[in-house]
Amino acid sequence: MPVVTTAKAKGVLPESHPLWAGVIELAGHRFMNRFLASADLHLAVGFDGVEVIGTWEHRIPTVHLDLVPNTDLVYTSRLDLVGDPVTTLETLASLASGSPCWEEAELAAHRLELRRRLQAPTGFSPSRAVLAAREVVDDQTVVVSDVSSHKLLLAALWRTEHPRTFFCSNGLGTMGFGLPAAIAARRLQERPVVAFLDDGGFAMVASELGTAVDLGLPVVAVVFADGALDRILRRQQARGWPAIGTRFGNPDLCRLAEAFGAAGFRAESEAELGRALETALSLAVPSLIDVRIDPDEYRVQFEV
Ligand SMILES: Cc1ncc(C[n+]2csc(CCOP(=O)(O)OP(=O)(O)O)c2C)c(N)n1
Repeated sequence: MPVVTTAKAKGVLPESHPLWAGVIELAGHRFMNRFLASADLHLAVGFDGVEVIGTWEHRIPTVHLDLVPNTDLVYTSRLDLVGDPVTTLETLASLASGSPCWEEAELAAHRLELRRRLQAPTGFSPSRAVLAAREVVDDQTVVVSDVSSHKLLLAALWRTEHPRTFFCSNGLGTMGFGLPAAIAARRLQERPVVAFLDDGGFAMVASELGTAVDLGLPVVAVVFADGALDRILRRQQARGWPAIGTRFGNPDLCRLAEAFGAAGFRAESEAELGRALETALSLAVPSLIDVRIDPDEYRVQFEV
């Protein structure tokens, strides 16, 4: 069976697996929902309704597999299999017969199409930044995403290969989560940690860079600087409202990082981001990369 995850579950199946079929997020949600609608059965494994975007419209027979029954009723289940989902899945797999309905080539085409739809041809777009960063980050690196437009793209496009290597705050979606979560992750594990933030979310917790310096934790903060609370700005624009309180000027983020005792880099292209990230990951001090993205591409997230 093809496997679709939520953002929080990224990594339960390696995203290079031929049966991996994408992430349900706001970015590409129409495309992904059409894909889900083409199934004749959904197995909802540990699926937390808090991650559902909008209303769950599917009326396809659904089996709920979790430690607790489906009492949230965000989605309807025909059958609740309550218990350890791994054991339940293994039992179901041992009972399954027949051959798969999905061809691997069909799923590969589906993944390609999703990727194509998420990328609009703008300059140094967020998706280009995400994909360029992925080139220089290894599969064991822990990636944390703050909340906002960049999280939607990161969830959809970042290739996560192992469980617990991708963290985000879905559901409540609290801005400001990214940097403290990255510091916590680095405290707990001896492995590289990269946090993706946007300038609004970073501004809320900028002083935590000082915490990372004080604790000697070399986290890397990649800040997508677009000078706006872009997500809110776009909603204002979509409703024909004036842009109130959603555009702002940034301080010099590199100098801000340096003032805290961290290293600061600026990236205005994929190549610069790749180089900055490689250097940042080799340092013993925390770093910040001020990434000057063109946010125009974020509009596609509402369209596909
Ligand atoms: C603590 C908190 N306050 C407000 C919000 C509502 N909110 C969601 S996205 C957003 C804008 C985020 O701006 P920024 O971090 O600059 O990211 P961008 O939208 O530009 O990608 C706001 C205010 C929130 N999710 N969390």
